[in-house]
Amino acid sequence: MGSRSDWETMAHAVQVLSDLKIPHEARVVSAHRTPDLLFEYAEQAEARGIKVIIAGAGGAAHLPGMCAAKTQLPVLGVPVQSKALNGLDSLLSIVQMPAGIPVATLAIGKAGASNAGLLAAAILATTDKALAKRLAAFRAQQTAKVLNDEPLQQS
Ligand code: RP5
Repeated sequence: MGSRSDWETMAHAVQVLSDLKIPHEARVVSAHRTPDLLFEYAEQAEARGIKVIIAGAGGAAHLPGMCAAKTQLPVLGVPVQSKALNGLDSLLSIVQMPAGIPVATLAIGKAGASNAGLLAAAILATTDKALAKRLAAFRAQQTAKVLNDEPLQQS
């Protein structure tokens, strides 16, 4: 993520990864404040065994796009809800990549962070049968929870 201030949002991605027992790391790497670290991190990620990068940032959110420019790994971008523009700035900065370097962009904020974790899991599950089972179990549990909920109103 681009800043420690993004943690409140990005913790939701980490929670999903933890729940699904996916090894992960959470780092602050800023496109603007630590550009050299960003290049180093993205360039070395694949060799370090990383398979998917979730990049969350807010405002003029260059982190996911620049990260994707420096690695062939799939990059999932999470637009953090900014104070000034409610995350619309983050969303447009991340989603409008020119053709050639893709960033898979999720929803603004916590839902996007959770779904980034689930999308990373889905990508990894294509080559990991045990993870595919855990992901299927999570989805089945989520479905059952809705189906088994008490009606909100009955007359
Ligand atoms: C972005 O600037 C970060 O991703 C964060 O969302 C935003 C604000 O950062 P702070 O000023 O709170 O560190 O680079």
